[in-house]
Amino acid sequence: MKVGILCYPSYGGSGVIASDLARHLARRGHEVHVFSYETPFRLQQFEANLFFHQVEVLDYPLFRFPPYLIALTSKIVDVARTAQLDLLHVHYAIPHTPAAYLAREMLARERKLPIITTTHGTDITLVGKDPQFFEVIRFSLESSDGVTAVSHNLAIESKEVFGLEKTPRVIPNFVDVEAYIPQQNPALRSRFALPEEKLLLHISNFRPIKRLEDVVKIFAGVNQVLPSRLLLVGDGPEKVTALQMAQQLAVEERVHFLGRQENVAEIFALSDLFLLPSEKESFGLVALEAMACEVPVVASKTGGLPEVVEHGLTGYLAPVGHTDAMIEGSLKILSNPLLHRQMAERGRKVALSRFRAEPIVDAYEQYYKEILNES
Ligand code: GMT
Repeated sequence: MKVGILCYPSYGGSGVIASDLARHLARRGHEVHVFSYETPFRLQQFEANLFFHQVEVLDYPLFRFPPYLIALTSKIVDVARTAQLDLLHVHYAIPHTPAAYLAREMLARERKLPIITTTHGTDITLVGKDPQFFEVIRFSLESSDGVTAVSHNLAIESKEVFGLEKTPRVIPNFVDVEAYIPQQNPALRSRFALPEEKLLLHISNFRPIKRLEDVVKIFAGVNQVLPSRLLLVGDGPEKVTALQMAQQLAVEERVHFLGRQENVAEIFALSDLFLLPSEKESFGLVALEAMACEVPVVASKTGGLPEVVEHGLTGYLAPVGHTDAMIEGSLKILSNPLLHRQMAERGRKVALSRFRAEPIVDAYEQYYKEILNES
């Protein structure tokens, strides 16, 4: 098949999944064309059958807001013609699904170009709901030839929010279980924590939805009982809030801001516990990556997280904002080496049995075939 993939290039999970899927499909012999405004960070290395098309927007003084949608649509139309694309797979609906829709309609007299949209979360639950976007996203989702969601929770919410006729097909996210592995690196670990200290980790884009203040509160509560350190990986608008909360709780010297990091697998493997107390997560790819590295997770019971983290088995879940329960869960895990080991091993087992790339790439391939046959 000749597949066009539209995605964001940045560090978010939707870009990671789109890039990893592109690589897997290319290795299976499909010709894959990726469209984005920058090379996705997971696609920096050469891969036969994989082509990247950079969408550049003309810089003209009249444009206060560069018309990315038009530039993206033009690029799709151009590549679809020259490469004879069979279908478009859109990751994150805004603005990719409307661009794919426009391209499909523009090419309608020449060729069929079915669209599959994969909803990832905030494109539905946060941004997509906004009146600025709602009607256009609803229309273009309904006009997609197929829609998938990364969790059951998001599939239901996508259907409800947009009143979709059909419930999206659930195809969960996956993790590279060969890159995300448990590993010992005492030399690196000793740069952050003494042997008797616990190392807690949080990775995100530091947006309000991630509740960075809760991350710091949970950490401070744990640190009162068990001397610990907190690694914060990522960057974003809530960095200052996190720092202020750390100062308020007098733990700032124990909190390490590592900024954006590319090789997070190594950092997961150093850590004793991963914290994800988000307001909402459609899936929580970082929680799955932690589990693959044998790191138990304490997270919010929200969105698709209960489909990834098994409460009491691979970590603990508590209602959003219940930091006391999250501290209690963290302390249970960190103060009981046997429980910690059991949860760590079970996490890896779940990653291997339910979220390995191969069967999930199979599911996408199968869905592509169904949609191509129907259209
Ligand atoms: O978490 C974010 O804000 C980034 C966003 C993205 O587009 O990458 O993440 C969403 O998609 C990920 C991949 O499917 C999911 O693992 C995240 O749970 C989801 N984030 C939210 O729902 C908040």
